[in-house]
Amino acid sequence: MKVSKVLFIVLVVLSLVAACAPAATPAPAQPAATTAPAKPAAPAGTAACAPNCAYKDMVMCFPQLGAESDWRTADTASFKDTATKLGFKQLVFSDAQQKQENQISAVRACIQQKVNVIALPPVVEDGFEPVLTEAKNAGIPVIIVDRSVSADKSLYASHIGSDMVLEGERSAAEFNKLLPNGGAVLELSGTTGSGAAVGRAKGFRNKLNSNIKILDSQTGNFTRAEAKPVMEAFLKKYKAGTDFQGIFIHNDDMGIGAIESLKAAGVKPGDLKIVSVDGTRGGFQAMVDGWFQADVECNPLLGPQVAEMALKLMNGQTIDREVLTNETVYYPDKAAELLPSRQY
Ligand code: GYE
Repeated sequence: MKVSKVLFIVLVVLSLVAACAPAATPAPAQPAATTAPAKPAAPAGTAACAPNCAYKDMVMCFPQLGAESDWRTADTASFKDTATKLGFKQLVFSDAQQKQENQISAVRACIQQKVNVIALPPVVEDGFEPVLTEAKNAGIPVIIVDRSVSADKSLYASHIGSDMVLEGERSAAEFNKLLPNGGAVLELSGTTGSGAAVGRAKGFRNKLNSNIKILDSQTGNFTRAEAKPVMEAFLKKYKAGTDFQGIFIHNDDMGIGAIESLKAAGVKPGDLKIVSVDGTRGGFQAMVDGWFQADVECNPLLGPQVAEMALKLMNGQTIDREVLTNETVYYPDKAAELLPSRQY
């Protein structure tokens, strides 16, 4: 056989073998074992300084909803003190004066400023979707603080605050003890549509004994000034002690306003059963004076916890989606003793 013929046969055999072999996959550029594992994309909101961001790098936006109550004043102070103590680069603070449109504009300004994180205490539950979407699209994480929002959970990183429904349930449990034979109560509720008022009203109805009737319910917008005329109107319409035996009041400031109206109408401490929410110094004083029979705690000192969560977000760490504050109920028997040490 000629050399050229042998070569021809070898080539034919080789090409047949190649044709029958499974399609060859291109060899990896490097052996698999030495390939660096793909880095997972950093969570939205991770700052450039991650994973070593410190408080001195933090620009936090805190568009406070207002200054309507002692609770709110303490909450604002908690954020401002935290920012100073921990040495934030900046706390962008604003006061929306209980107006949602002001709060939305403040959030938009913070998005423009490219803050690291927005801690938003929403004045009402509904209507924040558009601005939360804007923040999300800008890659700025939002921590919902204090009251809740109805927006989809995918639009914010976490919610930290009180369990408002539980506060309402605790208030109802107090009336069940105070009015064991039943009766009628009035309700002075908080800002209409706010997570605090909605939750407290719901919890109250969940647990109130069926022999206790809610005679009437009106909002006092969480302020002393607005609670006074509401209480006056109640007292013109219903006779204290006869038509109603108790009042459930959604916060201490409204409770203090209501007491002024009750005093002016000649109602005395102890004539009625009053349960309020917050546990401010004013509420404790009202227990010492004999007006409140119980004060359901709502803790406003959220600054340190929110700061910690914000830093984690900047560093690309995950945080809990829902953080509820641990709270209790206070009674007149300890009020005088505890009053001097109350922080708000
Ligand atoms: O109870 C009230 C304030 O949202 C929990 O708002 C807060 C409430 C608080 O005005 O005093």
